[in-house]
Amino acid sequence: MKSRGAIIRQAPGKFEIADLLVDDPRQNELRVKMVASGLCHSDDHMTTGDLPVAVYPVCGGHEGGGIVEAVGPNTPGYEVGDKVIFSFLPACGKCRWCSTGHQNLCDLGANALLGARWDDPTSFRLQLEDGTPVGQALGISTFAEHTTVAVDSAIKVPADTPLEKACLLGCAAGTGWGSAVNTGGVRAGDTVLILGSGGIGANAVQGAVHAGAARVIVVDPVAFKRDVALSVGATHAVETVEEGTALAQSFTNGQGADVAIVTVGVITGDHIGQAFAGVRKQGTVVVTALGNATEVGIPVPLLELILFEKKIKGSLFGSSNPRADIPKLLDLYQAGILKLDELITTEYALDDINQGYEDMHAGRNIRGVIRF
Ligand code: CXF
Ligand code: ZN
Repeated sequence: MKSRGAIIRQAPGKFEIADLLVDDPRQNELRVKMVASGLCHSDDHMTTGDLPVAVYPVCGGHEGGGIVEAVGPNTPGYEVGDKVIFSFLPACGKCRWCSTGHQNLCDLGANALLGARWDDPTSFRLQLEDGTPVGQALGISTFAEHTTVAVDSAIKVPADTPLEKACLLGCAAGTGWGSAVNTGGVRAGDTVLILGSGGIGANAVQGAVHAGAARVIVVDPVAFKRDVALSVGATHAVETVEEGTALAQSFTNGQGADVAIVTVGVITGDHIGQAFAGVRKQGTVVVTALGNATEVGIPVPLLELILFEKKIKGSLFGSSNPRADIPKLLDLYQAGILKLDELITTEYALDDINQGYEDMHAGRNIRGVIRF
């Protein structure tokens, strides 16, 4: 069918709204009419080239939800009219990782930046009108009015789910909340230091609070973002990492935070070094943010790593299991425990996507959301 979506023709570049042809679903696929999609910084990393993909043009977007409008042949479990939230990481349910409770590391994820169908790598679910293949970001491309996806990427949710808010569960909420609860293993009474209070950081705050942290210290240079962090449970919000570290030390007899979570917009090794300096002996640094894919090296004093047994852990989708954790977080949202409405600063039309990213860069948004 004919549709429209935000594509990147080359990196560095900008989003451009293009007419698209969207494939009918094959077996184990769904075609979905999109309702809403969050503007995650990772899509911006695709436009800058920090996060290269295998095929350009690529249609962006990896955080969204919509309504099933066509189900592939012999594809049980889904019906036209079902609401789904996408998981930007497919979960096959069968590989070593899926079967041991690490769906975020499903082996299918290796194909997530390839753009083509992973079971038929020369075939693309999206095309330009002249037949040029269009890669799908993370196999889903939520910046399109309609998209066809593998069922492995779609989590069915109840009919009363407000997708215009719950779309955040596809990335920001699971990534941030899970960075604190799962990857960081925050425990009751902990002091947690969070660098960056965008869509991920504000959810990391909530995860830390839900896990029982006594102090949740957020560092962000933007006053508005600090205020939002405080409104969703941060106990302290400061402008600089030096202030944040000093506060963490003041609460811990000089030792430092139990867990530090790095969710800044564009990460460098230096951010990890700063977080590393902010945690106590055996403390954990959770690295969630993305930066340039070619960046290597983390400046940490080796002796401190070894003698203090500090830990640095990468975190992908907050070490969450999409099939279990998206419904769980939806339940917390519906119960009023997880705040999402408060994190959605502005809604945009698809055609205004570049304005949305401008607002993100200017610090005007926690999360911008496209409403289709
Ligand atoms: C990212 C992880 C790397 C691929 C794009 C999505 N996660 C969250 O935004
Ligand atoms: Zn994301």
